Amino acid sequence: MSQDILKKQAAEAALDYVTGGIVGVGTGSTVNHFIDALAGIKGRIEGAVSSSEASTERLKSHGIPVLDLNAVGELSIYVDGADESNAQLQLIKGGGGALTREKIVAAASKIFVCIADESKLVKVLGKFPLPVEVIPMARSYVARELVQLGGTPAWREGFVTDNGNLILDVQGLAITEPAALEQKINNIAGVVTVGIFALRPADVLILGSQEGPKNLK
Ligand code: ABF
Repeated sequence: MSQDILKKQAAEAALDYVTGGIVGVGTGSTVNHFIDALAGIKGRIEGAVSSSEASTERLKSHGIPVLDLNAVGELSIYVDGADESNAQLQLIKGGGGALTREKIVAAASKIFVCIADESKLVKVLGKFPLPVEVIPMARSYVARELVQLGGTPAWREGFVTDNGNLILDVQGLAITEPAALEQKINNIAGVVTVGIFALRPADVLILGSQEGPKNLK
């Protein structure tokens, strides 16, 4: 089975966790499969809160109402992909650049279900370059601070986030203490969001595999 089929398998398995109410929806190619599957049960949900313009468009194209997070209470579930996960379901996210909205929607949701193909499960986070969203004027300053932490940041040139900010992708970090590093990077002036999701990890990780979907909790 191709990687894309494994993503689809994980995305479809996530429907088992959708019990109604308002669904938080992430971003990326795995989530695109989830949105397509969600369309099949759209009568059972009130609508969705989206983490990106791209997902909003896809949800709307299926006739799924997209609601403003400020207009709703706690979301019953958030479904999103990841770039890496460890066995504790701590994640690196933000390869698609939507990390800030993703972190907000994850925080506002009762259950976070992460969907991915099995290649995303790693022992130690950090092989995937860690995305950090920064306010434009702080780009060089934040990059120097990240070097102090042992990383090698690269500016994702030509890319602007949905919030009008920039992304630094940081190579060379072996993230053995994800929650501590998340707090440390969050505290650098000018950082909007770091792509470590450890303070609020996923509650469930569904991995598409050759043997069928595997659920880690
Ligand atoms: C988002 O999409 C991210 O936070 C992550 O960067 C990415 C995963 O991409 P894909 O599902 O396309 O592999 O969820």
